[in-house]
Amino acid sequence: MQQLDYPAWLRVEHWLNVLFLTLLVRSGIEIIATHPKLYWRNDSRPGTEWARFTRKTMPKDRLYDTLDEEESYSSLVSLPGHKKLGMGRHWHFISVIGWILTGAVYYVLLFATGQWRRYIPQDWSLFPTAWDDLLTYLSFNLPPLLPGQPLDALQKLAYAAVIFLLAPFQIATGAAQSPAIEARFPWFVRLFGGRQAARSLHFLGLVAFLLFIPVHLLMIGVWGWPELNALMIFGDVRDLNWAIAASLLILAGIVAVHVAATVVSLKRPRSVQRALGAVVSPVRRTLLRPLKSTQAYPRRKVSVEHRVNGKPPCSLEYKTMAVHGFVDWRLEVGGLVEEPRVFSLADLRALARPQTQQVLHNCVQGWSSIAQWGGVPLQTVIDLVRPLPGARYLCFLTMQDNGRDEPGAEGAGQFYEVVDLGLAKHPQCILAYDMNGDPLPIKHGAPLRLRLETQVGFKMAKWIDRIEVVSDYAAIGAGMGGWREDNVFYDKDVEI
Ligand SMILES: Nc1nc2c(c(=O)[nH]1)N[C@H]1C(S)=C(S)[C@@H](COP(=O)(O)O)O[C@H]1N2
Ligand SMILES: [Mo]
Repeated sequence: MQQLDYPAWLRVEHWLNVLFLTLLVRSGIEIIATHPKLYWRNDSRPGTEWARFTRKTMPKDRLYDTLDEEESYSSLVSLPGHKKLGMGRHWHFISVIGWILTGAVYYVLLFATGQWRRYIPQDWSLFPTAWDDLLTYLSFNLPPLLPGQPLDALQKLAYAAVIFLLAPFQIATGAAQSPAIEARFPWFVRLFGGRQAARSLHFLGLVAFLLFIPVHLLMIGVWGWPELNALMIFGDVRDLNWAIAASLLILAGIVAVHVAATVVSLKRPRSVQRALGAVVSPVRRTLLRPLKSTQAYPRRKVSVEHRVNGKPPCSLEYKTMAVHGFVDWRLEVGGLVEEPRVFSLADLRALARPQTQQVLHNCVQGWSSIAQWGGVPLQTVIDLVRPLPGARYLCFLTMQDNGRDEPGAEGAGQFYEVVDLGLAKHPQCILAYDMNGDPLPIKHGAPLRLRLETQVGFKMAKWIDRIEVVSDYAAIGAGMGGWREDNVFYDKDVEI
């Protein structure tokens, strides 16, 4: 404690880190709850999970979708709890922005001020010493501190591992779960052994933090909580009692943030969606929107069993069309266009040679699968109808009515999704009518669905029958840019 004191910035950073890290943990658990299974392989094939946090078993004899697998956790462990993935995502992303900014400032100041010497080993002898320290702890004794330093060798290594390995590892494995990053840099995802391996490793990183925190607290208890606490509050040990009071106050403040975040998320999710979305969306769009999909998974990687989300339309009209191979189905493309058009399936097939792509599908819930999709580039269709000036968005309307087709879903009404007009120009943005070389199966969206490979799965509306070109989406549905946005509070732009 002699040479390296805790300067004010470090003390502030420490408590900010407690705030953001705990928010990340709870919101992360909310995200896991929506698909409480972990896999190593990209296809997330049912039954291949290496860990599961659910007792539900899925029926073998009828179609179930991944919404049926979702779990509802208590607000005590997850933020906000009770199957609120939309809210969990907003809190996770806002906290990660705060955490990364805190971390960046911390790194800069650590190296600018020489404080890094406390954590970065400068001598190989530290490793055998740390081993000795471990044995000393295991025999219920305290090892010696490093000469002139506030830590023993084992602690020094543990902090170095958390600050310089674990934290960046969590950021990297988190980024590897962004569809836009995966679509643009498939090699980055391969570094971790694939999308599901990255998700599993991200979870193991969470476990590492959850192990670190109690050990850290235990060590503080063992080495003298009042003094160490005072050092982390005032930077010196003069006012032990005031320091205890101050740290309890800070902790109470952090708990209050958690309680407030939980309560508003459960009671006023729309306000949280708008407020946090206003911060997260611009960051996400700036960093991830420029990424274009360049995926080409080899044929042998195509999933034997591609997972399903959403229940097919069960109207008589749809079923009749399906029986007739969708010859009666039509796609209307209209709205803010010079020349509204109507296409049959045969028209769409005749428009251009089918574009095929072998790509990784990322569901917002966390599972993935790989398939080959074939169809017509969306831009080809858009060019034919010639959008008028002022056209900014595409609204995909579907034949699915969630009140009717997805009983138990949170919300009713026609499933629709809005995407920015500019995304149509992205490579690998197609209206797909084929899957793995055959006509699109009903459960995957027959006769037509969107494929937009830099976005999360829920944007890729299935069972489409109309595309409306619009200047604004505030008047559509609840005005948030899609059925999922309206009903489960996701963001309209979902590159992660
Ligand atoms: N009409 C409609 N389209 C939809 C959905 C839905 O519920 N209804 N679910 C979306 C979600 S969340 C995902 S992950 C993908 C799943 O596509 P798949 O079933 O072909 O794997 O479809 C998307 N398109
Ligand atoms: Mo999804």
